[in-house]
Amino acid sequence: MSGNTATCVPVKELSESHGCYSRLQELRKFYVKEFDEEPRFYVRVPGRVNIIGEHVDYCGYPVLPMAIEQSILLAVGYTRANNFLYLRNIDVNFDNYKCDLKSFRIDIPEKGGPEWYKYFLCGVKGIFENINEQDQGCIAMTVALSGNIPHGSGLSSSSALVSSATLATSFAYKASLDRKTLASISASCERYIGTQGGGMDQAIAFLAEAGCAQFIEFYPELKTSSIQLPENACFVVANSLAEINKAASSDFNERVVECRLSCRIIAKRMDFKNWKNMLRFAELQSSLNCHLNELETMASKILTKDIYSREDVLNELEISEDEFENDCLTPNTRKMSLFKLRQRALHVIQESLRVQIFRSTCESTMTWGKIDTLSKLMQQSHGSLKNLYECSHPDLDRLIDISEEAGVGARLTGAGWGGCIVALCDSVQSSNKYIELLKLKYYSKLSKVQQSNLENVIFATFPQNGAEILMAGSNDIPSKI
Ligand code: NG1
Repeated sequence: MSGNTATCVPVKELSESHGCYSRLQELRKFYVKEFDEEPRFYVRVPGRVNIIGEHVDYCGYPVLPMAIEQSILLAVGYTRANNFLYLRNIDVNFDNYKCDLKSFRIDIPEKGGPEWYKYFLCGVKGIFENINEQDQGCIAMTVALSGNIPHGSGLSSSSALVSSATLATSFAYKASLDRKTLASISASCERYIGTQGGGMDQAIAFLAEAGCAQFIEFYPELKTSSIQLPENACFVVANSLAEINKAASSDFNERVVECRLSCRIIAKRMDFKNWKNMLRFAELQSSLNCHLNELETMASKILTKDIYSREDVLNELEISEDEFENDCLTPNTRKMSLFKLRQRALHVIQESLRVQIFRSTCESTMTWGKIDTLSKLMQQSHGSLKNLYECSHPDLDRLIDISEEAGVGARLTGAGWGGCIVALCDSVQSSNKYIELLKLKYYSKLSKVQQSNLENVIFATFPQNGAEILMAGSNDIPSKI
């Protein structure tokens, strides 16, 4: 695979004006202390906030995220000495790690979620699978990491880590891969951790552009379009501080399974011979050649039960228990016995309609009322995530209630079950007022929070650029990879 220069990750010289300069300096010092040499290059991969389009990417439908200021930074060195990978995290809570790059495995513990370095290994494995064996050669990599994306908060800290590993490995191995390819590899290889994500996080990590959100399509193929948000729009991210670890619970994969089952049942009822392979609503809709509204009516008519038992699903699909376990479930959803197919399908279809309206509102020439329309869509999105998709959390709902009382449209962002909300304010001044209000009505009531240290817990955010490689000094800098 080779990269098209127009679509490659930018390689820039590190300058003092870089937004992460002081963090990079601190990381450089740490790297030098740990490895007794200078890093050869740096990698920056941002986290993201999804403005609207939640839990639809793995159904093949578009999402609308933007990259945020918080990021994973890596300082990387490599030599042809041996095959070892040495990983260090500037945060002392994360253990050092070393492995042989020719023989590592990614085993997922049954409880507690994967160790931090396994996300890195996913990225290495992803690149190894996509470059020729002889190109893999023999490289020792020394990597130091600094991350400030809050963990388990729905801002994509895990995907930023996987994507940073993909990018660092491809650069060290001189594999010339364009941004879309890196995004696709990162999305597939993150599944080694056990979650069945849809690709949004990795796509925005590589394809984000400063100043705009991205409308990201997945079906029939990955495609992005920049969306200009209203000039006065100011997005605020507020962390409920209820932490989630997607890879340590089965909640996320259960939703993916329910969506795939709903899709298969509708496809079977509509007499598609290939219904067993119909896993994504976007594909089903395209085969049906219908509008989202028609698909919604169809889903309501076909998926009539509030709760489907395992037996109900087996009867609908006319398959055996064995086939069901092997073809329809994932290792951590094998024990599922109840399925809310109607509710999950309706959320996905209605949320996708909201994404379309959100986009057309942003692109419309209307001169007033844009923020109100967008805010309402965000409120509806949250209602649907809470009631139909059941992926909110009481603490997060409290943040939403306070926002609604103040007339601010807000919704959970990311996978949910805790984590952050994203809220839309109509000016920087009103975002400041809103932040003060949440501090008073939410954060001041939490004893676990240091009230003087909330800048990474609640903050206004503006769309940033996607991943980049940074070179210190002028040693042989290619302009792109
Ligand atoms: P986060 O918030 O990073 O856990 C997850 C999925 C996304 C998407 C959202 C819900 C992964 C890596 N990410 O995001 O693909 O499905 O949930 O919209 O699984």
